[in-house]
Parts: sequence; structure tokens; C-alpha cells
Amino acid sequence: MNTTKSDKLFAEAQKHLPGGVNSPVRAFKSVGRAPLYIKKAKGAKMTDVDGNKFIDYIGSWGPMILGHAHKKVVKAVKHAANHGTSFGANNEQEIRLAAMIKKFVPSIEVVRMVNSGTEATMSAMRLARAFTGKNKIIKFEGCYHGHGDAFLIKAGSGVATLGLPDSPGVTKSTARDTLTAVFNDIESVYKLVEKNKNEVAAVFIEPVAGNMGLVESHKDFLSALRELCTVENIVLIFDEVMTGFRLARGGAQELYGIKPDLTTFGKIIGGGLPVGAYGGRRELMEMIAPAGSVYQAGTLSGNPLAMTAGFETLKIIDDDKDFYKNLETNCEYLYKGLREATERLSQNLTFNRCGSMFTLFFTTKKVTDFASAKKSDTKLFARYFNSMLERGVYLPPSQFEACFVSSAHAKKDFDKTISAHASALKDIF
Ligand code: KE4
Repeated sequence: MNTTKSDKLFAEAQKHLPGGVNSPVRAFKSVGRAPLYIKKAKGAKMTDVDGNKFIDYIGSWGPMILGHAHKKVVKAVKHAANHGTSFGANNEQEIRLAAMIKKFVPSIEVVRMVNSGTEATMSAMRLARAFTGKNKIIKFEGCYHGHGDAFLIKAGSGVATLGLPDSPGVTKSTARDTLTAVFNDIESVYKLVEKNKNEVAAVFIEPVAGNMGLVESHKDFLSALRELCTVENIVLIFDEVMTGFRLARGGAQELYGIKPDLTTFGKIIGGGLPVGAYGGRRELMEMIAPAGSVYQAGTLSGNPLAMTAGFETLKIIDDDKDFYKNLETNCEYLYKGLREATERLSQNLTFNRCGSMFTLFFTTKKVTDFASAKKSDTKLFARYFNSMLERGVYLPPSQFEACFVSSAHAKKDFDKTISAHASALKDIF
């Protein structure tokens, strides 16, 4: 594959940007090749600066559930841009998007718009601490909630442990307030809550994790978590930045029938423009300034372009009562083909999927948490990734990410993907 122009751009980028990128995963470090530069994208396809075309399964890491450059979304954003790109003042679009979010997700009584998922989780954490008067938070190994200091922590070893800074620059005092439990292991949470009695303000979880590769919560685990948080006056926060409006109209909380106290959003509600949001029970949200005293602000929060792109995206979904059913049917066609191709090559790789998110793990063991995900052969994954890329299929450049299918992906894309998958497996095994 000719990557002359991408290589040249990457060399130039490294003079100006850390590692040549604006977000680490894009550097392709874990798949051992220089990254590509995308020139344009439409529907399920992306084209790089060298003219190579790809079927895209990243979808900007989730936002592009309708596919790239949806004509109605682009038209609405163009119209909005002609009326100004940012006012630093209230606008009607932010109200319409907020109302639409509430229509999709019944647990949301009040919602605040911000500019990224990171801002959403940071703000939700501050709110939970203010509401409970407690300091500590529990997160789960393998879950990612953005790059806020408190979330860049991993347990030392074992389950019930005080976090050790995972990134330089995160202070020990911050780490002390972040406890890390094991995904799908409710006992690990009980132990932490017991050991830190009346000190835990919030539990953060990706109800269906996408950031260790795709790993679903067990229903009984999530129900037990809900019950524990209710009994212990701990704010249960579902981080649905990735799963919100993706796995169902009401996200993962609809699939599981579990109501969190707060939910964080991002990605799809911005239609590809910078966005985040957090929301939930009115009793909590009305502690946020200026209604209450918990401060949180943002120059571009509620930006008219992002609000327009998000609203149009949700409106298109809202107007199509079969949207998720059709997406599920399409995804099942793809998954069946991938599984059969894998079995034909007598490779029993682990394939996790939930709705339009999936991950092929290069391990034969079940993947139910971060420890089991890390048993995957990341070198084999890297060879598979490159083999698929050469065949025109653009996957997330990391074993510990999820793939995303959009409503723009068609049967011919799936057939091409399945055939590339069969050839790639032949390459590497
Ligand atoms: P942002 O700050 O990147 O908008 O959102 C952070 C975030 C929070 N919560 C969840 C569940 C998320 O998945 C994310 C961001 N997801 C990653 C993909 N694994 C973004 C891609 C990147 O970091 O470049």
C-alpha cells in the first residue's frame, strides 16, 4: 500500500505535535507502523491522503453511528455555521439537544453540556463528591473515563488496593482517592467499600466496556452494584460516553434495565463535533452552578455547531423506529460471517460483541475483565491489524479497543470485511 504522503505528513507532524499526534492511540504505536492521514470520509468509507480507501470500523471512536458526512447532518451544520460558530451565549440548539437526550434516556432529568467525555466524567466526579461529602471514587481496571487525573490510576496488584499513579504528573494524594476494583467481580467492590467505609463518593463504570476491548458487564454484577450504591449512599455513575445512543436508544442502561444516578455522554451526541455531557437526577444536577454551588464552566459548552450536529444525529435516529433493530440485523450478518471464517480456519479466537460494538481478541480464553483481556496476543493482533489494513479494512489500532459499525455499513462492506478477515487469518496462522 502506498503511504508516501502519510509518511511525509507524519514526519512533519512530529516536529510540531507530541509523538506527531493529538491523541496517543492514533500514533499506531501498538501496531508497529506509521499512522495514516485521512483526507476524507463518507458513509462507511475513509480515504487517506495517498488515495487508499478503507471500510472504517472506528467511526471516530464511536460518534459516527450514521456513517461519515451524513447529508442531513452536514447540511444542518453548514446552515448553523453561516449564522456564527460560537456565541458564548445561550442558543436554542442546546435546549433542543438536551430535550432530545432526555427523550432517549429516561434517567436524565437535567443535563449539562461540556466539550468532551473527559470533562463530563471530571464534572460528574466533582458533583458526586459535593453531593455525598465523601472523597473517594471506585473505578474498574480496564475501564477508561478520559484523561482526568483521578481516572489515570490503576490498582497496584490484586483487587482491593489504593491506586498507584498510572501517569507521571498524577499526585499520590490524587491516587489515594481512587480505588480500583475488578470488572464483573462484585466481591472486589464489597471489599473496597468495607475497607473505605463511608468514604466512597462514587462508583464509575462503563456498563459495557469498550476500552479494554469489548467486555459486557454481567447483569447480576451490575444489579448488585446498583443495590450496593443505593444502600451505601454512593453515586452510581454509568460512563456511557461510548455506549450512549449506541447500544440502544437509551444506551446500556436500557439494555440492562438499571438506572444510574448520573450518566456521562459524548461522541454520538456531538455528531462528530467536540462534545460531552453529564446528567441524571435533578436533586444532584441542581447543585451545579449557577443553580447550585458546584462550579463547572466551559467557553464552548453548548456550542451551536456541536449542538446542531448532535441534535440532527439523534433526530435521524428518533425518526427511524427500526434504527437499532436494523443495525442489529446488519451487525449479526457481519458477526456470523467473521465467526464462521474464524471457525473454518479452526481458530477459536474470542469474539465479544454487544450491539454495534465488537472486538476480536487474540486469545482462546473467555474475556470478562482486563486481566483476561491482557492475555491476548498483542503481537498477533498487530499482524492481523496490518493485514486487514492492507486489504482495505481500517480497524482500531489496538487490541484494547472496540470496533464500531454504523448504519452506513452495507452488505457489500461486510462481505469484503469477512473475506479480508479470512485472508488475514491465513496470513498470520
Ligand atoms: P474524550 O475526552 O476522549 O471525549 O472522552 C473520554 C472517554 C470517556 N469515557 C469513555 C467510556 C470513553 O470511551 C472515552 C474516550 N474513548 C476513547 C476511545 N477508547 C477516545 C479515543 C482517544 O482517546 O483518542
